[in-house]
Amino acid sequence: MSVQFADLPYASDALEPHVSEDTLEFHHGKHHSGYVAKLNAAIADTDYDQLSLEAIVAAAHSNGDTGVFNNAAQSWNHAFLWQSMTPDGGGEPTGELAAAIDTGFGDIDGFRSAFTKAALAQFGSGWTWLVKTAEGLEIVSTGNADTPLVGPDVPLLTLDVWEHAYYLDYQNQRGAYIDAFLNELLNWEFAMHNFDKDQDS
Ligand code: MN3
Repeated sequence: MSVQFADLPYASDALEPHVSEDTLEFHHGKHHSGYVAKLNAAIADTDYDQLSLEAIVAAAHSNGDTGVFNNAAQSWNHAFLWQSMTPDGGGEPTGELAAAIDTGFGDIDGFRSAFTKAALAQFGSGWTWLVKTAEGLEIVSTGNADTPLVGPDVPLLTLDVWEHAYYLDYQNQRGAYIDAFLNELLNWEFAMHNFDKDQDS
């Protein structure tokens, strides 16, 4: 068994003009596929080989197996990123997640400001996440391959803030890329699904 490299959940030009086909073809077709290929090479004929991707991330983390962890977490984080975006996204959540956003950040604009601040502040390669904690919602950033998947919090959505995610489209203007994500691409249906799934468990 090996970890599957999944297709994007939309066409590679579907997020234009906010994220270009060139960016997605490099980011998904080269970077993400490279992590999956390296992971599969590393886990061949090991105990990891029988596990789901989520279980490989957790096991490699607890074993301190850095090489496997980095490629597994990057494989999982990127698949989660593709689902965090959708053509004609943006807008606002509804239902219980909307209420939790108001409680945590005042309102949707408070959320957008806090997310933007965190995503701008992440130095170098990494990710900014909206997570559900035992106390409510939080925005957290992680460096390199690190992922809230291995902690107690439930990831609801993420943005990759490494330059390869936006440089072709925005050069060094990370703020413009964050704005496009929040206002045009963010898949609130996916975040609500993750929020509700955790409520039910
Ligand atoms: Mn990336």
